Amino acid sequence: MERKQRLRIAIQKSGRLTEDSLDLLQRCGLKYSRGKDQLMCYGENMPLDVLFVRDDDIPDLVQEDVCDLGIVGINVIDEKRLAMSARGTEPGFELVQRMDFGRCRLSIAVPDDFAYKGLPSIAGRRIATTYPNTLARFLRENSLEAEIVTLSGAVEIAPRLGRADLICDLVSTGSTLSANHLREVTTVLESEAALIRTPVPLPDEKADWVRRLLLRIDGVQQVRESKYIMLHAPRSALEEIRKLLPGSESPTVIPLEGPGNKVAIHAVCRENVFWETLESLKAAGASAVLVLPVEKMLA
Ligand code: PRT
Ligand code: ZN
Repeated sequence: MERKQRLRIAIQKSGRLTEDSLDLLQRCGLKYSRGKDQLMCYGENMPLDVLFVRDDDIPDLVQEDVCDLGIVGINVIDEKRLAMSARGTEPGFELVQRMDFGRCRLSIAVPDDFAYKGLPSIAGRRIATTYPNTLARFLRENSLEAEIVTLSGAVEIAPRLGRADLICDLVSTGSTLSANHLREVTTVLESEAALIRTPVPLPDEKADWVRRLLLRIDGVQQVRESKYIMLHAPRSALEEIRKLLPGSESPTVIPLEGPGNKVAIHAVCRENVFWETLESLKAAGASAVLVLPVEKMLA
C-alpha cells in the first residue's frame, strides 16, 4: 500500500502517556516493527504507522496533516485551542474521543502559609503556569483579575523563588505539591488523554480504518474495567446478589444438578469487582465465586 494510503497516528515519545497509548494500540490488534526508541513504527498487520513525538507537538502534527490521528492530553488540546482562538484562528483538529488514561487535573495551588479564603483571595496575585490560556479563561469565567506568569516548566518552585504568589499546574496524586509546601485549592480543568483527528476528509480506505479503529478502542475501553463473574447461590438469594453485581445488566442463571435449589449465576460486570463486593456476595449466600478478566468485547 502506498504511504499516503496508510494512517499515521502521533503519540508521546517518552512520558506519562506513552505506555498507555502503545498498550491501547496493541490491544486494538496492532503489531508493529521497530522499537519505540525510534521516531516511527510501522504497522505490520494494519495500514497504521505510529509516530513518536513530544506531546506538545501532537496537535500541530494533526493540524498540519502530517498525522491523521493523535493521542494527547485534554490539557494540551484545550490550551492549544484557546491559544489559537486568542489569535483569531480555528484549530485544524477535532476531538474524537476521551480515553480512560492520563487522568489528571489542572489546579490552582497556594503556598501552605497563604491565607486562602475562596477564589477572591487570588485576585491581584501573580500566578505561575505553563497553561496561560486555560488559566486566563478560568479567571475570565470567574470575573477575577490576576497576573499570569507564563513559565516553560518547574512551576512548583516559582513561589519559593519569588517569581509568583501561587501556581496553576497539573496534579495527579498531589505529592509534588506537598513536597513543595503547596496545597491545591481549586480545579481549573479535569483532564485525561484523548484521541484527535484531522478534520480533512480521508480517502475511503483510510476512513474505513479510522472507523474500525474507533470501534476497537471502544471495545478495549469497555473491557478494561469489566470482569466476568461466576458464582453459586441459593435461588432465594438471586435478587440480592443481582443488586450487588456492579454494572451488570442481565445475568445468566443456570439451575444446578442435585438436591436443593441452587443456581449458578454468570454476569459481565462493567465495573471493577473489588474484595468488598466479593465479601458482600458471600454474605448474601454466594459460594464458589470466580472473577475472570474479559479479553475482548464487541457490543
Ligand atoms: O517530553 P514531553 O513534552 O512529551 O512530555 P511532558 O513532560 O510535557 O509531559 P508528561 O509526560 O509529564 O505528561 C504528559 C501528559 O500526561 C500531560 O500533558 C497530562 O495530560 C498527563 N498527566 C497525567 C500528567 C500528570 N498526570 C502529572 N501528574 N502530566 C503531568 N503531571 C505532573 C504534575 O504536574 C507533577 O509535576 O507530574 C508530577 C507528579 O504529579 P503528582 O501530583 O502525582 O505529584
Ligand atoms: Zn510536553
